[in-house]
Amino acid sequence: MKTFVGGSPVSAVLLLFVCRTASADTVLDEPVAYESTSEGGGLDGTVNGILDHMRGVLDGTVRAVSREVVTGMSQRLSDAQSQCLTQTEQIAQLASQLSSLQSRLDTGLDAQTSALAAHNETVTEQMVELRSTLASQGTQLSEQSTQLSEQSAELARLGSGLTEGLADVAEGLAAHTAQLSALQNQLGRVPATTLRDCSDLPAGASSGVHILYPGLDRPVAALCDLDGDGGGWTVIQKRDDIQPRQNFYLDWHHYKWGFGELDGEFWWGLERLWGLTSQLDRRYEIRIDMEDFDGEKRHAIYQGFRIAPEADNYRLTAVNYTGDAGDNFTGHSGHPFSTKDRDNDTYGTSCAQKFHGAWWYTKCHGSNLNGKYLAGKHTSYADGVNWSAWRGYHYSLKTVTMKIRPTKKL
Ligand SMILES: [Ca+2]
Repeated sequence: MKTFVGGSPVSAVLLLFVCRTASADTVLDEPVAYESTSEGGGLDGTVNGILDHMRGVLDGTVRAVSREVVTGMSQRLSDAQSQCLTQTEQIAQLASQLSSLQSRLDTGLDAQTSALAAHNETVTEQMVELRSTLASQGTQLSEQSTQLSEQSAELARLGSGLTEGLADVAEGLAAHTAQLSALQNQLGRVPATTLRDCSDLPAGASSGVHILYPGLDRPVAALCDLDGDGGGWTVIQKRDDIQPRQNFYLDWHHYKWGFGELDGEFWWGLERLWGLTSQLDRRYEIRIDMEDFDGEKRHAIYQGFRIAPEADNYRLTAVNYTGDAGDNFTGHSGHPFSTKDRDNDTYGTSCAQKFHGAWWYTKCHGSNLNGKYLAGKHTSYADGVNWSAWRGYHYSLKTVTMKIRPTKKL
């Protein structure tokens, strides 16, 4: 780090040596010898004497002048030497000062360099730490942002679900209120727990919609026929030539719980049929009333009617036929129910799909009262509202009513 080479003490010593050498070379104190060039006397001798004298004078003069010159030059040399020494000493002092300064500077620089290096190191560490912290915080922020986004979506979903749920609850409450209201009307006449089917309604009750408890948890609205054939009928299915036309080509879920309008076309529901007909203290009959487009009416009655639970696919029991329509139901007895999405029949493919209905199909049917409403004669085979024993497989009936009633109350 010491870069002041030109100002080193060595340079000052060299300069002093040069000064001394120069002064030694210029000292002239050796005497000069002059020789006489002639001998004799007379004029010549006088002349010679004069010449000698003059030489002597000249020599003396020369010597004196020489001494003065030499003395002067020596003095000047001495002065120069003195100056040179003085300057040399000054230079040496300056060099020394420079060296000292250099040393202090170096020390200072070293200290500052060390301090800077230490500072740099600290700053670098802090920077690294800061970067790490920033990166960590960035990650945390990103995660929190994601969580917030997810929570926001979840909240929105919950809010939406809550709104829908509240709407459902409100709807359910309204339905329950209506049912309770209807029930209250009946309470004065009959205890609710005994009102299992329409036959439990008191004498004087009107045909129409009533609230029943068909062996299920929930009350159910039902269409009661209290006039025809002795009354007490609970209607479980109805087809009619009315608009808008009810679609009967529906799935298992719909046939399980029922569909349609009680004052129009409807299917009451297999679960309810099972609920009623599985009661240990009651036996049921079923009556099927039919009418064609010529106004002709026929009926079929089965004095033993029962439906198995869903675990047994609502298997049918229908026995003891009487009537004038012909028996197209006993053949289905002992068979499970099939819909377009539940093939429980004994046919290779789906009878429900092939004949566009839902029934206790075998392989496939003698009756198809949930078939397509084809309104009279049709060219297609057996896919209408058919009762084959009466109008065959190419005639779709105008009206059908299926209704049940207890034959025994134990
Ligand atoms: Ca099948």
